[in-house]
Amino acid sequence: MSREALIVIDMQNDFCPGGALAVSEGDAIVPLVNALIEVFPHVILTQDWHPAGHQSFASSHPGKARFESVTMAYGEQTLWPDHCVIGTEGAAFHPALRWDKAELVVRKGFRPRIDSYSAFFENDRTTPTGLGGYLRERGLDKLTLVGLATDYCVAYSALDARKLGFSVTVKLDACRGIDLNGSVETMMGEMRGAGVKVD
Ligand code: VGL
Ligand code: ZN
Repeated sequence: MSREALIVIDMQNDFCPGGALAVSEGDAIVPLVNALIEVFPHVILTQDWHPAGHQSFASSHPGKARFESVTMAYGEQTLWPDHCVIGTEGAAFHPALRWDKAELVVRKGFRPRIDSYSAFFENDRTTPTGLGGYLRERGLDKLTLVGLATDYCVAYSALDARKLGFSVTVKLDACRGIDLNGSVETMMGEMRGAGVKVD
């Protein structure tokens, strides 16, 4: 039985050009992601999924601008434009994404007061999404991560996956980054240091 799974992170309209938190060239990776979906034996998708008024939105903090940060109960949190609001077109997968092959869709960030970059733990670093247990129970322990954004949801997911003992590869040509204050460079270093294969 194959132990390999492809985890496609947040391939949603709001992270693509024209979306609320557009990642430069975010849509350019769709053909490559689809080609990987085609060949991997198991495919899991994540979906950023925030209620309106989520505390990670700058609009929920009067006087604060997007990309500034605030201190939340769990520590520092960057503030984002309203994005991936539950049920909206922005939260939907990119229309060309071959999502039909996914065996599981993990939604994250639905608790109003906690953001969740990682597919495994929310930003308090302790609330699990359940993905770790799911993969363990199914014997899937060789993970390949692709999607958006390299320096946030992909990187945090890769780091948590290593912490949980999974073997992790990030395929960079099938990722794109937000790059706030050199965050792509920083997170690439963190991933390599944690034993993530950055390919
Ligand atoms: C993401 C910021 C806020 C991501 C999600 O998918 O990388 N970044 N929400
Ligand atoms: Zn988000």
